[in-house]
Amino acid sequence: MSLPTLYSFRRCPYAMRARLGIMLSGQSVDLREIILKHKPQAMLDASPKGTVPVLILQDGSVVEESIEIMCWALAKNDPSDLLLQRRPALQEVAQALIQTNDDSFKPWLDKYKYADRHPDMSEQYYRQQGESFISQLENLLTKNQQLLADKPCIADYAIFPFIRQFAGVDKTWFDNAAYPNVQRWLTSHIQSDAFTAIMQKYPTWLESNQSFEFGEQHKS
Ligand SMILES: N[C@@H](CCC(=O)N[C@@H](CS)C(=O)NCC(=O)O)C(=O)O
Repeated sequence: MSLPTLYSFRRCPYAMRARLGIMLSGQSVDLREIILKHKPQAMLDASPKGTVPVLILQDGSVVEESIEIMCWALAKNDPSDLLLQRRPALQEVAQALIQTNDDSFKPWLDKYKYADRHPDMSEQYYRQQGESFISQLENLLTKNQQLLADKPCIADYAIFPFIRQFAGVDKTWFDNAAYPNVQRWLTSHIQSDAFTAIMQKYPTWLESNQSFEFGEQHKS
């Protein structure tokens, strides 16, 4: 039977969280690597809003939000309870954190990354705005190994790809900043087998005319 199709872009943090959800739930998809400057028409036909990730299921339905792709995969199989079904009191907290990441932190991250394109304020100003979320994470990670408990949940996997980008803007600053728990948490996720597996490089679909089976069984 054919697999669902995932349009993905390796370096996009939203696509990373979708691939993590797929990988950690043991699902398989046909991965089509794209570049944002040259989006395949087939992807735009399925999802005119033109962002990655996009998942097209075998019945033709389209899942075009990264969190929904994570939830689609984990609803099928969630051995580590990343969706917090066995810890329902934490579900709302996880959802709120992801929302803060996506709605408040991400716009500051973009300005911090591309401060030269936003000359009204300094790079340092944009970084400070982003730091209020980093401080919130630091507080949580002082209490637990992961954001909401000692085991990771959907919030950890949905958020760390964005913190990785934040850390990468000025690595020396981040490595010396007063966020030891965020540094520890981020390093452990970046060094994990799951992250290594989802960051494998693929030729782009348009150039190679090839999609690649992607999923748990391909974990190295
Ligand atoms: N809310 C969307 C956001 C996805 C998104 O913005 N992805 C970026 C790449 S990181 C994108 O595709 N941007 C379109 C473009 O740059 O043309 C989701 O969660 O999936």
